[in-house]
Amino acid sequence: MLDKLNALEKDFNGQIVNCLKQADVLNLKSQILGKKGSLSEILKSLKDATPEQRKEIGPRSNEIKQNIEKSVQSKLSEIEIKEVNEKLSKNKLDFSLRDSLLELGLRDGGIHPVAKIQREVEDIFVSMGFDVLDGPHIEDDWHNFGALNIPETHPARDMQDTFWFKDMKHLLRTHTSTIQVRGMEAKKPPFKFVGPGKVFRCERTDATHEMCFHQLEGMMVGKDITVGNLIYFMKTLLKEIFKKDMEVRLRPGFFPFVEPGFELDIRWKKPDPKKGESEHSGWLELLPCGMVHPNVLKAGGIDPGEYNGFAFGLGLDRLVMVRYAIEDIRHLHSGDLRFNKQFKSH
Ligand code: FA5
Repeated sequence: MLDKLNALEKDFNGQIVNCLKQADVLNLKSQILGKKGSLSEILKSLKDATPEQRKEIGPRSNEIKQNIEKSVQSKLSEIEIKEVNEKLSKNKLDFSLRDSLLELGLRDGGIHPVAKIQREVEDIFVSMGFDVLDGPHIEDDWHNFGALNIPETHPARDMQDTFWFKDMKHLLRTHTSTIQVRGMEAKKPPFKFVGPGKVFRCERTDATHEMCFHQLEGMMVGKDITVGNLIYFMKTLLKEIFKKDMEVRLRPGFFPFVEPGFELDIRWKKPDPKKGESEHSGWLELLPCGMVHPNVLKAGGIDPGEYNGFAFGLGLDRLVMVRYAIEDIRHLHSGDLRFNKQFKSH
């Protein structure tokens, strides 16, 4: 019996290397390990074996069973990888190409409106000579608060409800102003850059507030920069995005990292989902900005006696709301197909 078992294993090993399809592998497995398979057939005569023979045959047949199962698994994944590679090299799929996806009958999709507007805003600033920087979502206290002139005991920390990690040293960034700090660390003035990305706040959500939303930070540092420069760039941005002069208002705003600080609001016709554009219009807080506080420049290793600059933090989701007349910010990441449908072709 032992000889028969060894021969069975040898035979299996010889056959599995020649299997080209997953179905062949599964057939071979059932021919051997199935209820009426050859291993069961051999084990049927176990009843005639002596106790000594059984002691040998039992563990050996278990060992063979395990070896076969292992070989079957690895052969199945080997074939799967080969098949996927063959398909990829045949179709030469480029998933960024919408038409090739459609040709394959895959579902049509579209770029998310926040991603689209982010790319547009980046392009506008790149065309004006700005760089585009990135920063991590998980930050430390220094980059989110300390370097931005918000020391530990400063009440301004309460303006942004923060998701802290258990160590109470790290947090999910509450704003993209962290990228100001990272930009100053990486660059020597004069410089100008924007930094887009997700930010996180432990907020109660409503029609204009999400817990995870998107901002685009901007910073320009050089010699003799003025509020006039700041307003010029903000107006150019809005004109390019909306393709018309938008009604905006600038009012004083407090942020510890700018002095003076402003809130730039945009006139917004809050849409009524039933009647289309509503007559009711109001101001939507969109773009806080200001002249960089000297303490922030110092924290970034820049001499405020020599250089100054401006910074702003644009709310990208709110910009999307105004552009596409969306009445509730919570639609944007709801995954509701009825809402998503309107952006298929964007
Ligand atoms: C800030 O986050 C500052 N870091 C912005 C700044 C940068 C000021 C540089 C000065 C200089 P604020 O908390 O107001 O500020 O958020 C900025 C913008 O993000 C808001 O105007 C709004 O458009 C958007 N925003 C804020 N909270 C939410 C929210 N919960 N959901 C959606 N958008 C929000």
